[in-house]
Amino acid sequence: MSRRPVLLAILAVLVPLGLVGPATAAPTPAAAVTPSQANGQLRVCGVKLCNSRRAAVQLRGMSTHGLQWYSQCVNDASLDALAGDWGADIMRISMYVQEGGYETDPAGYTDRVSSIIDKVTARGMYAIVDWHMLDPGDPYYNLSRAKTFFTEIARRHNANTNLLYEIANEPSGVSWSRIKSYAEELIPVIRAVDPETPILVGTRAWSSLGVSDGANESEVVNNPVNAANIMYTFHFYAASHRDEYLNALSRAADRIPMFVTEFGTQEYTGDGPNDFAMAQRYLDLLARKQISWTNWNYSDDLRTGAVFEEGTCPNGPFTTPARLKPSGEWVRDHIR
Ligand code: IDC
Repeated sequence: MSRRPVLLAILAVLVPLGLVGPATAAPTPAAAVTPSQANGQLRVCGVKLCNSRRAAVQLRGMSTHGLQWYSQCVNDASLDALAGDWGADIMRISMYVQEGGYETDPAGYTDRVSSIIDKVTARGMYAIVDWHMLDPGDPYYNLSRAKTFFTEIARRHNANTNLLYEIANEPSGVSWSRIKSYAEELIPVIRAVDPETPILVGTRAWSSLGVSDGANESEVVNNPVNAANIMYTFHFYAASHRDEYLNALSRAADRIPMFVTEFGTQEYTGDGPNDFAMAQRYLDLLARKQISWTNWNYSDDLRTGAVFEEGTCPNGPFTTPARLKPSGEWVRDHIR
C-alpha cells in the first residue's frame, strides 16, 4: 500500500503555511546580518565569551592607533571598509590617557570616543572602549579619571548591547595584586550604571600575564578579580614574544577568560620585520580556544604594524589591496 497520497496531503497543507519548503530555498544573504545582530549582548560564560544564546563566540577585528594622533584613520570610509571589505566583528577604540590624550581634554575625548562608538554601532560591529593607560604603568595613577570617564560613557551608551570596557591597557611596574585592587575599585562604579557590559582587565607587565616580569599566569588563576562578567587581557608581538608567552596564554585560557586586545605580527615596538610563522601559531591557538582578538593597529603610521601605507588617511582608498602594508594584508586575510 502506498503512503504517498497521505504524504502529499500533508505537504499540501504545510507548504502554503511556509512550514516546510524546498531544501534549496534561498538563504538570507549573510551580509544582511551584522555581527552584533547575530550575537546580541555578550556575556562571559565559563572561560569563554558568549553571545546572547550562550554560545561561545570568537570576535576578530582591529584596534585604532592612539586617537590623539590617528583619528584621521577612523572615519566613515575607513569604518565602512573595516565592516564590509574586511568583515571585522569588532573595533577597539584606543584612547590614550597620557601623551596628549584624555588628561588634556576629558570632555573632548569623551565626546570623540562616544561618536566613534556610534559609528561602529551603525555598522553592526562590537566596540572595545580602551582606557589606554601605558606610562605611568600604575593604573591607580588614573583611577579617578577612569571613574569619571567610564561612568559618563556607560551613562550615554546605556542602550548599547555591543560594547566591552577595557579598564587598563598595559599595567607595568606593579604587582598583580595592585592591578586586582584597582579593578575591584573601578568595576563597581561602572556596574552601578551598566550592569551588563563585559569588562576586560589588563595583566601584569604590559598585559603579558606577568611573563615579561618573569612570572606567569598562575598569579591571576590563583587570585582572580572578585567580579562577574570579566575577562583578562593578553598582548603579544610575534617577533618578540615566543613560546614562553604562547604557552602561558594557552594554559591561562583553560582556566580564566582571556581576550587578546592587542597583538602585532612584528616586534613589541610595533615595528621591524614581520614574523608571520609565529603569528600564525598564535592565531591557530586563538581559533582553537575561541579567544577573541584585535590587531594593533588601524592606521597609516610609518611602522610595519600599521596596516595602511603612509598617506592613506583620511581619504583612502581603504579597500584592498592597493594601500595595505604586508601586515595589513595578512591580518585582513585572517579576519575574512
Ligand atoms: C605605540 C605606538 C607609538 C607610540 C608608542 C608610545 O605605536 O606610535 O609612540 O606606543 O605611546 C603596546 C602599547 C601601544 C604601543 C604598541 C607598539 O599598548 O601603545 O603603541 N605596543 O609599541 N604594547 C606593546 C606594543
